[in-house]
Amino acid sequence: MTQSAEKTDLAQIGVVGLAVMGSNLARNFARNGNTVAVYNRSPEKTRALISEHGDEGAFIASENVEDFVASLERPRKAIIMVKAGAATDAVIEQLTEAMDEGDIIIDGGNALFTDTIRREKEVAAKGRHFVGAGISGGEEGALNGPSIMPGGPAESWETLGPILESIAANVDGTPCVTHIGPDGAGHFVKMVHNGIEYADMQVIGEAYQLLRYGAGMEPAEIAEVFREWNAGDLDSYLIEITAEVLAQKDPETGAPLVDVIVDAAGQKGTGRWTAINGLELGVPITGIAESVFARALSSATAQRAAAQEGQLPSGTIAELNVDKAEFVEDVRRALYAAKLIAYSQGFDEIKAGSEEFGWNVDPRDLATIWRGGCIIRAKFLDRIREAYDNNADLPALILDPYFKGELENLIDPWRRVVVTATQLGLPVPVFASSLSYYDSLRAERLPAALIQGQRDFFGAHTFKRVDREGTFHIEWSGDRSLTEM
Ligand code: NBP
Repeated sequence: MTQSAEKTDLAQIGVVGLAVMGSNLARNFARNGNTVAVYNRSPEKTRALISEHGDEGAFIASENVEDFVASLERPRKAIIMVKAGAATDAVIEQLTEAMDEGDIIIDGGNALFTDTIRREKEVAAKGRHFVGAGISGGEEGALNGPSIMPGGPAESWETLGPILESIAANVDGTPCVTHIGPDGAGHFVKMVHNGIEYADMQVIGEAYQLLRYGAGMEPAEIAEVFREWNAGDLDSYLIEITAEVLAQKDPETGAPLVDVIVDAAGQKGTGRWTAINGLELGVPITGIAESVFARALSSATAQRAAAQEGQLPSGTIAELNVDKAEFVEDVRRALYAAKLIAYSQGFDEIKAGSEEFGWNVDPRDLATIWRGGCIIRAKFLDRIREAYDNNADLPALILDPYFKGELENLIDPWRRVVVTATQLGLPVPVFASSLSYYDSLRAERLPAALIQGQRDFFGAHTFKRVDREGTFHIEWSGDRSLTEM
């Protein structure tokens, strides 16, 4: 065990796993006055952290789990920042073994919330506390202030709260961390956060596609448009970095960087989990699901190559025949509308998950702690918080009076953009599907009545009537009389 800074007795917090996230988180704890115990399976990473950053605060470095655990003050608190999955299970087992009753193991990785529920049961059975904590903000956030979403037992939060508050992002004096709810609640909301992030990135991508290939604008010019947008309702981290990426030139060729990047988007799985969970809970999170599919389609290289060889007819493709400035403003509004739908759907999924698992998640907490540190941080979240402050039981975010008012201004441009994109032959999966979702919610009658009729025809699945209670069936293969079941 080595002390990197002035000798302090024991560490208030420990970090296991010192790749990019873990080492930055450990530095953040140390810079904020905490003594931090650090340990990594391969000692080289631990040594590198201490030699490069040991002067940033008080670290106690260990090269085995036993020393690491011995260097923590009680109740011991250790955050695991290793690769999600089997590695997390392995480290939990080692820590559980080495720790004592009442100690707290925190998993700060991107765990699937059902794994967190399982792990909490297993760890609790051995008398230790387990907290699954979603941490957003990437490596920069881990170092300078992430948004943290801890689940687990409320009593663990009593102990952990102050130390997590010391490193979280802070907006208007409020730290971007709070107890989300029991067991898997923290990782669940982090999952949906990432799903919303996928949709937010996709709608920004669709706006770029329209400006680039519809309005014929160059990346540098579009970067300026995004800079302007960032000064208004769309003010957000993702819009800000979009302007940076679009303005960037390739250091090798001098071409716009975006033109030399292969257009196949990667994913690590949290967006897919959000979509799968939405399907399981029966929540129409169309914006998030379409964003996951859009990434998958972008990576379907062989199919795309075959389709580009002229095998698929385009139909008649129009030229953009509206004023460019008006089109840019329409696209801004369509982007705002589709983003609003994605957030509304994401909050629906959180509400459904919270009810399904009995977590009692307060949407106001999320709108508060997502304002800083995390990837979807945006001015817009203040409005979401106000919406839930005014009515904690909003049936949907878009039904809040402020957002309804916004939609008055967005709906026509949004329709125009979807029509124009279709005429131009440009794909806008989230702009278009979100508009269909919106129109479905508004529709007085949906074709679901016809579907119920079909289901009754081939499977005697029965149907309800609009004019009286009960369950009914038509004798389709007989005299077509109505039977009340
Ligand atoms: P990685 O996800 O790349 O994991 C590398 C770390 O896991 C190393 O410290 C490695 O130790 C350790 N590890 C592995 Br792999 N197997 C292990 C085992 N069996 N026992 C002990 N340690 C093991 O690191 P990261 O990118 O820093 O991310 C850490 C966590 O944070 C992940 O769950 C990730 O999903 C999450 N996260 C990442 C980001 C981001 O922006 N990168 C953002 C938000 C959340 P070694 O050095 O000995 O191989």
